[in-house]
Amino acid sequence: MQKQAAEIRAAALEACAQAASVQELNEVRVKFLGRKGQLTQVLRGMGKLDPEERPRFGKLVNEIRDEIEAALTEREKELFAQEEERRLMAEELDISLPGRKRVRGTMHPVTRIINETKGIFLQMGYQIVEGPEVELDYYNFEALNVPADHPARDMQDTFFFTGELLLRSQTSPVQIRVMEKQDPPVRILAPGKVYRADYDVTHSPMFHQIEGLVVDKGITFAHLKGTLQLFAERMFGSETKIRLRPSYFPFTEPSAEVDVSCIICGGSGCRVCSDTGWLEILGCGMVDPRVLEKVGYDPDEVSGFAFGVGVERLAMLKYGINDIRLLFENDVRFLEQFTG
Ligand code: 2NL
Repeated sequence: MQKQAAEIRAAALEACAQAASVQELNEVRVKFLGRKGQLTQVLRGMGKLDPEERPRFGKLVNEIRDEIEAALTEREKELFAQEEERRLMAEELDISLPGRKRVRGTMHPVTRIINETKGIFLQMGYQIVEGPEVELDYYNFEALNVPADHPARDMQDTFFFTGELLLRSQTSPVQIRVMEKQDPPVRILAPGKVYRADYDVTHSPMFHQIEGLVVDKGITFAHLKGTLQLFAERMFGSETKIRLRPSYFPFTEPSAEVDVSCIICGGSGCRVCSDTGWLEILGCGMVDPRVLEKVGYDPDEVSGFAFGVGVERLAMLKYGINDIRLLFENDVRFLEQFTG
């Protein structure tokens, strides 16, 4: 039986050395040391020995078991290392291959103008406010002193859902809502999408507008003019001049259209400004006392100014874009020109 044990030992150690994978090694473990393994069988047959021989034989088998166990562990380490090595070789990186270039997005010109404008007015202490795009006729027209028979209220100009509900045609309703909730002083900027039934190279049915409103004691036309001068300089450069022409809006009195000195020729006259030297950029005025009354303010106590800018128009002027549709098609060849 001792000879048999010695043979099993030799066979096990040989099989261990020959095992070419962790799996094969496990099979070796089962074959020799498993519950029905060869060494276990030998141990079971110990009953046939003389009682005095049994302890010695038991000790021998245990030593063999320990030896095989150690050999298995050792071989397992080797195989793991080999397998790891093989895996790493297969994964080897070819660092001479040029990297794949990431395509970077750019800020949409409309978003850029909005962000720039927000920045300019935030510096002046304005709060940015937003509100619903689906509005009540009251907030879009009635509260702004737009009469029932005004052409803007025509179905041809404004998108109505019902007689009461419409897509806002300007962001002024947001400002009316703020004034209803809050006492003066008010100093707010309302950017957002607005809708008008209009479509050609300079008009889109959805476009972006930014309105500003200041109401406080003692606000004058001079405050309005100074504010717009600062805005024009920050938006178009420190050399920019502004010019105000009398105009009319139902919600302001007096009202004005504002021009900036042409950002292409500086005022000497060119194709962009149709040789006038000026570009129209926004409408403005002193808030009509009737608008102040409607939100519960006392026009004898406070006064205010307001202005409204079309964002797409600003973008077209600032970046020399001649068709408004380019701003909505999102053609990457157009958009990728607006970097930095
Ligand atoms: C334009 C220019 C303008 C306003 C918007 C306004 C808002 C309130 C009260 C009074 Cl809450 N006015 N906004 C004022 C003047 C011009 O937008 O061309 N609009 C048709």
